[in-house]
Amino acid sequence: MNQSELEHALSDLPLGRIRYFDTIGSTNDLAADWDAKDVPDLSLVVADEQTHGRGRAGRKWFTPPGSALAFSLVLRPTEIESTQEVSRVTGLGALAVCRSLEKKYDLEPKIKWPNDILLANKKVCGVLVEAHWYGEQLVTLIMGIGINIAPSSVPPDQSLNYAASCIEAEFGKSIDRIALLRDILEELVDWQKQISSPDFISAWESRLAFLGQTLNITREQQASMQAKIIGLDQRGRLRLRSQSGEESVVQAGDIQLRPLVDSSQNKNKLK
Ligand code: BT5
Repeated sequence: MNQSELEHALSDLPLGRIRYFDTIGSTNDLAADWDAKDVPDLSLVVADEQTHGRGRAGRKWFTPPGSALAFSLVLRPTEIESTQEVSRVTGLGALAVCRSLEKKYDLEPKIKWPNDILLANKKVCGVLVEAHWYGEQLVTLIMGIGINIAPSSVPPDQSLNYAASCIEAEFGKSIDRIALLRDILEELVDWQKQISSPDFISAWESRLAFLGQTLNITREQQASMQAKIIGLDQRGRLRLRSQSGEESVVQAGDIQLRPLVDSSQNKNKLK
């Protein structure tokens, strides 16, 4: 992967600037720096390796060289006018990755709400959306996506909070990273136009992992509970039903969803 290969492969997409790095701390950080410099909507930062890739709540994201996709997009919220819509942007990233994996690779990805993509119940991708405000006004969203492509991108078990895999292991053949990136960006641009529509929510909801299943749910500073996942509401919040039949919704926050019985045969990896 290099700058000119990327520019060539993405030339027909309506992107802003494109920057490639062999190695970088975090693509989200560079995109945020760019943001301050007023780069256009849909500017893209791609790195082969991240030395300080991050997940939510300060967790680490592992991106060793030559084996993964790590990229960030600068999104200027035009359609996304309210904070209500912001939570959908994580869904937008997840949906774009799912659609790409379904269409060309015949895989069946699932979205572990709010931001993980699973194949065969193992995490292959994470989405991290960071909002930048100017006073009360939302100025930019940085959408970072990390995808494990080759086996060497999968972190060692002891560093994981959920079993992980990579696309090549599940697909059974090698994957062209740039072609996959192109497909994802194309889906993203298409679905972004529909982000306020019920169709977008339906497409996202139909790919939810554990839909209709009762799970152990742990939320920040709250005791864990068992509840059934019953879908998404129109704001993209997760709808739950407790064992006593009470319904509630969860905003994107730090939440952990865990099957009661793990069927992935990776139970030891689920911490
Ligand atoms: C995420 O956070 O899953 C969001 C990851 C976003 C990464 C992208 S890469 C491009 C952009 N630049 C960045 O710096 N970040 C974004 P979270 O749900 O908090 O999951 C983090 C947890 O996933 C860690 O604590 C590990 O347990 C696990 N993990 C770390 N690296 C992994 C990997 N490569 N594959 C699977 N799991 C991983």
